[in-house]
Amino acid sequence: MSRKYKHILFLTGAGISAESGLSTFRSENGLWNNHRVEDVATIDAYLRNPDYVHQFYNDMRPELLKAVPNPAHLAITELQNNHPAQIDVVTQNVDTLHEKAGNKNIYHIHGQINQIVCMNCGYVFETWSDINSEDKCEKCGITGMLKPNIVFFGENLLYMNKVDALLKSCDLFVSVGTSGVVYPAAGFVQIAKMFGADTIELNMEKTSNNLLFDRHIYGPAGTTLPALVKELLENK
Ligand code: BV8
Repeated sequence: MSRKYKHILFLTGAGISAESGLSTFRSENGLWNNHRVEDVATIDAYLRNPDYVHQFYNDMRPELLKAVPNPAHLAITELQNNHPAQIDVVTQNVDTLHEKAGNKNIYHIHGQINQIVCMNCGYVFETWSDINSEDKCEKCGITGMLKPNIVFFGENLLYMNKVDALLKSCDLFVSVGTSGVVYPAAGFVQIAKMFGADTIELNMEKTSNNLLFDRHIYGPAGTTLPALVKELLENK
C-alpha cells in the first residue's frame, strides 16, 4: 500500500481504549457481561427505569474521567500533525481519550459519557457529575427528562450525514479495536471500500467483518497503530 493518501478515516472502538485500562464490551469480563444490554443501553430500558440506567453511567464516569490516552491514541495525533492528508476520527467510544490525546476532527457517533441531553428541549451540556431522574434541565426547566448523550440501541447515530460524506471521500479507512457487530458502524468499511478506499483492520483477533478489509494487523493497538503511523509517514 504505497498510495499517497489524501484522506484517512479512522473508525475506533473499545479496543483502542483497552490499554488505557477501560473495559471493552464483548470480552469475557466486558461491560455487557455484568449487565444485560437490554437493561441499560436501550431507550426502552431508560424509559422503564431511568435511575437504573443513570446509575450504570454514573458509575462509569469517574473511571473514564481519570483514564489516560495510550500510544494508540497518541499515534493518531502524531499522524495528524505530520501527514498532509485530511485525517478524521469516527469513534464508537463514549470516552474522551481521543480528545485527551490531542486528536482533531473527532466524531462521537455513539455519543459521549460527559454529555447530557434534555429529551424535552434537546439542550446538550457537559458534566462529569452524577445525574438522576430528579434533575432539572437548566434550559427548559423540565425535571426527569435528562439522559446521558449516549446513543442507545434503537436510537439513530450522531453525525451520520457528516460521516457518510467522509466515508465516500476517504482513500484509506482504518478500523481500530472494534468487533464489527454493531450497525450501522459495522457497515462503514463497505461504503468506504465501494468508494475506492484501501481498508485496514487493526484488532486483537479476526472480526466478523474481516473479509471486507484488504489488510489485517493483529495485536494490541498500542503497538500496531504506532507502527502503521510510522509506515504512513514514511510514504506521505
Ligand atoms: C440504529 C452505547 C437505526 C452504550 C452502543 C439486527 C441486525 C443488525 C443490526 C441490528 C439488528 N437489530 C438491531 C440492530 C441495530 C443495532 C445493532 O447493531 N445491534 C447489533 C448488536 C445486532 N444498532 C442500533 O440500534 C444503532 N442504531 O441502528 O439506529 C434504528 C433506529 C430505530 C430502530 C432501529 C434502528 C445504535 C448502535 C449504538 C448502540 N450503542 N453503545 C454505551 O456505549 O455504553 S453500542 C456499543 O457497541 C458501544 O458503543 C461500542 O462502541 C459498540 C461497538 O463495540 P466495540 O467498540 O466494537 O467493542 P467490543 O467489545 O465489541 O469489541 C472490542 C474489540 O477490540 C474486540 O474485537 C477486541 O478483540 C478488540 N481489542 C481488545 N483489546 C484490544 C483490541 N484491539 C486492539 N488492541 C487492544 N488492546
